[in-house]
Amino acid sequence: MSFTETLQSITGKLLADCTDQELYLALLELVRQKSADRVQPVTGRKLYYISAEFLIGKLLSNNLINLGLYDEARSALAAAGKRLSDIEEVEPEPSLGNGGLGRLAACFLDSLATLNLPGDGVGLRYHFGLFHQSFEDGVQNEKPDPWLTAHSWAEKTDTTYPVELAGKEYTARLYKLAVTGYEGRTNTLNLFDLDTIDESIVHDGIAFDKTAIDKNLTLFLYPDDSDEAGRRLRVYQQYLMVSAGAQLILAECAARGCNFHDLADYAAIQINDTHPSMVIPELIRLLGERGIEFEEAVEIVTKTCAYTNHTILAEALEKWPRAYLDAVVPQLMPIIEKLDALARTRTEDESLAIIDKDDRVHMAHMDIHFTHSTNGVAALHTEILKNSELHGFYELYPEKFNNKTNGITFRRWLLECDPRLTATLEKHIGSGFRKDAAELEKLLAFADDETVLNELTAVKKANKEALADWLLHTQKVTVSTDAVFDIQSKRLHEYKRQQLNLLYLIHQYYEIKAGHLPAAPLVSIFGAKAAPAYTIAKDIIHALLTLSKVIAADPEVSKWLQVVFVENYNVTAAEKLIPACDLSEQISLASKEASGTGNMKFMLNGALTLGTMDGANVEISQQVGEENIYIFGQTSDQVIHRYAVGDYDPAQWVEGDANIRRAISFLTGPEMLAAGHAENLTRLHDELIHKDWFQTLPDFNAYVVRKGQALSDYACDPMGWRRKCLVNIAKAGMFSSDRTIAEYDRDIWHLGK
Ligand code: NTF
Repeated sequence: MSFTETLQSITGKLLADCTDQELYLALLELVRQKSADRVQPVTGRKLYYISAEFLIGKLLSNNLINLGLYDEARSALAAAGKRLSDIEEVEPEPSLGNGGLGRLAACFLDSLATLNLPGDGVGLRYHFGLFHQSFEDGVQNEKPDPWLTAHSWAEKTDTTYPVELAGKEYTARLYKLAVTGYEGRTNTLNLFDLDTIDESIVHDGIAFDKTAIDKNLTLFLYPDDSDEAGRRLRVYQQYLMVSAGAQLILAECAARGCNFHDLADYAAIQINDTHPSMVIPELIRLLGERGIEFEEAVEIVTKTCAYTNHTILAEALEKWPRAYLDAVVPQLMPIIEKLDALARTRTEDESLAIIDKDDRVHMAHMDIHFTHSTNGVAALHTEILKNSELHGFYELYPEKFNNKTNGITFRRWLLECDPRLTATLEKHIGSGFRKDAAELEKLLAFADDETVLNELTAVKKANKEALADWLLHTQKVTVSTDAVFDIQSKRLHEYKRQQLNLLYLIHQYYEIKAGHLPAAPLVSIFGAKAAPAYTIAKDIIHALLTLSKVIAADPEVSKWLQVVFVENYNVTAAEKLIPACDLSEQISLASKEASGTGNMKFMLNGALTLGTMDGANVEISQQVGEENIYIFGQTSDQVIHRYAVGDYDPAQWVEGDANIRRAISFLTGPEMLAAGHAENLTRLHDELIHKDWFQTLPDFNAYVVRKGQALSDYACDPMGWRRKCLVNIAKAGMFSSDRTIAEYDRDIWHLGK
C-alpha cells in the first residue's frame, strides 16, 4: 500500500477531502502503529529515567522523521494540496517542563531509543504544562496551557497503583507515550495521573484551590510554590510520581524474573535532580514489604540508583521541612530517619547530614549518600560541585563523582527545525551525521570554500525570512532581515542576566542618539517566561517591553536598533528562533549556569556565541577555538572569590562609571516612565544599584566591547563571519545527546547487560 492509500484507509476518504484536523489524527494513528512495530524485548538492565519534567514539545514531525516517514508524508500531503506545516499547527504543544532540565530529559529519551538502549521515562501527566504567557500592558500574564485533547500521544492504560498521601489512598493511573528513536527501537514514557482531576477548579488565570488534592494533584507542572500550600503540593506530586514509578519498576522487573534481591541486575534508575529523590526511601519501603531487611534494601537501592545534579543555586536544591514530610508521607519518615542515622555513621560532618538541626530534610544529601553515582552536567559544573558546593561529599565518596556534559538531539534540533541547513550539509558531507554527529567535522574541509560559505549565508537568510514571517503573523512585528539577529531565549532568571542585555540596549540607545552608530543594525530578540511569583524577573520583562516601545517610537534609533520580546516562548517557538539566529546570547554569571543546552542548539544551527566562561560555553569554546566565539567577563574563580569575600557593592560601580550610571538611570528616566510603570521600573533600578546579586555591573563594559566586536565582524568581514559559523557547525558533534547517553551507559547504567 502506498503512503497515501494507508492514510486514506485510516481516514476513510480522499486526503484532499480531509481537514487538517482529520489528517493530524490519521498521522497520529499511523505513527502509533509504526512505533508499535519497533517495540523490542528487554533483556538485562533497563533504565528508568525518573523526572518531574519531560519537555517533549510537539511530536508529530519528530516521530515522522525518526520513523523515516517524513519525506513520504510531506509529498503525499502535497499531492493532495495539503501542507505538513499546517497540520503541525493542529498539534498542541505539551509543555511539560520549565526549561533545560525538562528538555534534556526529552532529548535523552530520543537518544536512548536511537541507540537501541532499553530506557523508559517515568513522570507525571500534567493536565496543563507550564503556563501560557501573554503580555498585557507590558506585564506578563499567565493562563493555563492545555494540551490534552480527545486523541493525544499519551494512551490511557488499565494499569493503576495505590498511592498513600497524608494517610489517604489515591489511585495512580498509568498513561504510556511511545518514544521511537531515529532508525531505532520504541521505548516508553510512563506518565501517571489521577482519574479525579478537575480542570474546572482553575480560575482567574492559573489560580486554584491548593488543598483539594484529589482534584488538583496533576493539574499543573510545579504549582506556584511561593506559599506553604503550594510547597506541600509539590511534595504530594513528587510522592505520587515516585511511589507509582517504583511500583511500576518492581512489577516490570518481577515479570522478567527479578527476585528483588537482584534488582540492580534488572533496573538502573536515574534520579533527575532532587524532585524524584523520595524514590530512595520509597523503594526501601516497598522492598521491606517484599521481605527484604533495611540493610540489604539500602544496598540494593544504592546499586540501582544514580543522581544527576543540575544546579548550584541554593533555592533549587530542595530541603523540605520535616513537618511537610511528616504530614504528607508519614510512611517514609521512619526510613528517612534511619538513612540519616546511617549517613551519620559514615561522617561526623554535620553539614553532610540528611536531616539538619533545623529539621529540614536535604534531598540532595540523601541522593549522594544512597546512590552509587553523582554527576554534574558540564565539566566546569562538575568541578565546582567537587571543589566547592559538594566538597565534603567529594572527600567522602570521590569514586561516586563524575561528569556527563549535556547534549541535544540532532533529530529535533537540526533535521526537524532546520531542513535547509540539513540539506546543504548532506549535499557536501553525506547523511552520516544524522546518526553519527562526529561526522559533522567533515565540514571543516570546506572552511575556505566560498561556494559553501555562500550557501550557508543563503540558508541563514532564508531562515531569517521565515522567522520574520512568523514574527509578523504571531507577534505582529516587522523586522528587517538585513539586521543582525541577536537572540537570548531561555527562562527568565537574574543569574542568566537578561538585565545585562537590557543595560547594553539602553547604552546603545544613547550611543546612537549621540551619533556613534554601530557597525550593523541589530534586532535583539528575547523569549522568556518568568516564574509567576518571581517579582524582579517580571520587572525585567516589563523593562524590556517598555524599552522596545521607547525605541520603536524614536525614528533616529529604530533604524539601528529593535527589541522584540516573543510571547509565550516554548519548544515550538525555539524551533523557529534558533535556525534564524546570528548571535547567541549565553551571558550568565560565570559559575551559575550548570551547563545550558540552548547554547548547543544555536551553535549547531550556525550562530556564533557571545558568552561568559560558564557551563558548557567553556567546552564550546574549547571545541571551536577562541577565534570562533565571543567570550567576555569574569571567570568563575573570580566570581566565586567575590562572593566569598562578600564585599561587592554595586553602588561603587555606578558611581565610578558614567556609562553604567547613565544606563541604570534611564530605567527611571522620563522616556521609560512615560511608556511603562513606575513601580516595576523603580524596583528594578533599585535592585541593580543596591543588590545586583548576580554581578551584572562588573561585566558591563566587557560585554559592550565584545558585542561591538561581533557586530563589526558581521558587517565588515562577512566571509570571515560565515567561516566561523561553519566551524561552529562542524564542531557541534560533541554536543549530541547520543554522545551523552553513550557515556551515561558506559559509566553508570550498563544497559542490556
Ligand atoms: C538546569 N537546571 C540548568 O540551569 C541548566 O544549566 C542545565 O543545562 C539544565 O538544568 C540541564 O542540565 C535546572 O533547571 C534546575 F532545576 F536544576 F534548576
